[in-house]
Amino acid sequence: ELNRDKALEFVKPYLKQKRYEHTIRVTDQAVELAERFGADVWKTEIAAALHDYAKYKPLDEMKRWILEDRRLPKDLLDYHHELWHGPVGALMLEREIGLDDKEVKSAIQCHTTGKKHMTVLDKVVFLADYIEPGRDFPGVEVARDKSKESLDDACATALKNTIHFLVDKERTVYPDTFHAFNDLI
Ligand code: DGI
Ligand code: FE
Ligand code: FE
Ligand code: FE
Repeated sequence: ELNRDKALEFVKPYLKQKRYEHTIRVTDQAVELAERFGADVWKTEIAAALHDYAKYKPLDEMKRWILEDRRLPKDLLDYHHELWHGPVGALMLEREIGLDDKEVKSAIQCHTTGKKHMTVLDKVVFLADYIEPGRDFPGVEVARDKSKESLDDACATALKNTIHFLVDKERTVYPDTFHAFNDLI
């Protein structure tokens, strides 16, 4: 049976050292949030440990996976390639680990952008990725403070900061990011 340590061992060779250390911090942060807000701790550990699984997959390979899987939205390819590793990571979970868990897949799939109607597990992984202690985004401290009280408020802050950041840099914003924000406000 897969567990936190096996998932981390599994993902380690796919990641650079810094990214692996981020992954451990996200996993610990996500478990803390899961205990606070009532997500399944086992699913949280697996999803968090594997959330950046596809981060270093070659772009042409990710593109092919997105084109060939009928479930993944093709419009991802019209947006920044940074958005591809979540959806492709969810497919890798199924194909390379053989774990076909809808909720874990969803949390990995939407960890970068969020989406409409996120589950508690989706939000826990999304927020842990944003507030883990190694992050120093402008405004991250506000999201950290809110995460003590409200999962939704903290996620809304993370989304607001990300939208601000992207708009300020004149970068496109994937519609799911707005859907996630609208849903929590
Ligand atoms: O994989 P990580 O670095 O741990 O974190 P992540 O998966 O949340 O990716 C964060 C990056 O994705 C960050 O550079 C901002 C970017 N990003 C997030 N949402 C959007 C986005 N980039 C664009 N262009 N559009 C988005 O909607
Ligand atoms: Fe990521
Ligand atoms: Fe993120
Ligand atoms: Fe991450």
